[in-house]
Amino acid sequence: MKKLLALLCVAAMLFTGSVIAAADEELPTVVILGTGGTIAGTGEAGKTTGYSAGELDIQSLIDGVPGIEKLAKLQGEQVLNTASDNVTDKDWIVLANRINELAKDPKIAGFVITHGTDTLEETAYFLDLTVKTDKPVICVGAMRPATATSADGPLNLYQSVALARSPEAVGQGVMVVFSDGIFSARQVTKITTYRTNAFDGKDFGALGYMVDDKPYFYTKDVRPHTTATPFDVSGLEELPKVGVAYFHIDAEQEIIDMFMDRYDGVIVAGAGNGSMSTLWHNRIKERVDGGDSTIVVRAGRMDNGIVTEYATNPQTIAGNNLNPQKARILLQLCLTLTHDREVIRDYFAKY
Ligand code: DAS
Repeated sequence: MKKLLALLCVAAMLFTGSVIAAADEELPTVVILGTGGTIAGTGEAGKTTGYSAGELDIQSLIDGVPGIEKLAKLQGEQVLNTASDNVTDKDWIVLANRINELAKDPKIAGFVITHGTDTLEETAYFLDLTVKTDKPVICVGAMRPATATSADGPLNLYQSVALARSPEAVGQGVMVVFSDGIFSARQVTKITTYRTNAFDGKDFGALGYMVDDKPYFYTKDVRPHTTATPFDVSGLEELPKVGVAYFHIDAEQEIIDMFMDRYDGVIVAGAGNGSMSTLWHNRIKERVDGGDSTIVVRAGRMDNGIVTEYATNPQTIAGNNLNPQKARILLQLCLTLTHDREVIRDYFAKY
């Protein structure tokens, strides 16, 4: 009798084991690429400030999220580990090329990028224009370091993995998950220096919500992205240089001159409708009409609204509704393809 019971126990264990193995086999694979930021930051136990960003490695972040292993088979890779203010154009190219390479693997369902919040929207928009896959690519961060009381990183990371493996996220371009919201890379922007509800799509809000591990989508980003753009960074090591000149009352002519001397392209962070003083306008006109090939794009200092073309100043290009830091990225990518002002004007109307 005892022998029979023991045999039954072994059989039951083997059966359960194989069920678990089968369930595990069925889990999709999600690759998490770590770049640092507050989500990987550590400091004094409980405190939300005075910490160092980019301290924990990607495996420690994964290990700190209860239940994440039930969502997907996770493959962590450390691309860099720094505060996101230190991320460079070169890092973007490495990241985009790595995603493009991994995306060819049919076993991989999606990607999560852990990143500092300061420049998260820039990396997300760059990837939105340069990754060549329909697989979900989700950027995520945290406002509180991992050592803070009520750190927000673990839930943000959990929900990012849940979205990255989700069939509803396929073909939606690069997205940001933050504080239960899903945002499009093109529209999302950081809206607070401190609080955890740190991102918003401004005029266009969120694409949807994450409720635990389930996405609820309500809207879509209709601009071409990922596989539908002409931007290819596979053979590049760096991007053309584009600077952002912040216009303000009484800004001297030397400022715009310095930017036009130094960069291939200049984004004017203008007031109102990408506006600037007559002094700056006339100086740009004079230089462009005199043969200066620098491309000047007018963007708005505020996050809402659209910047429209100025019939009286075709020497500049309207930045549409991109904020200056995103207009900079689009112009850098345009300049990898062409220096033709009219072609670039069309790209700004389209992407
Ligand atoms: N240190 C900042 C960064 O890495 C802040 C953050 O992640 O929230 O962007």
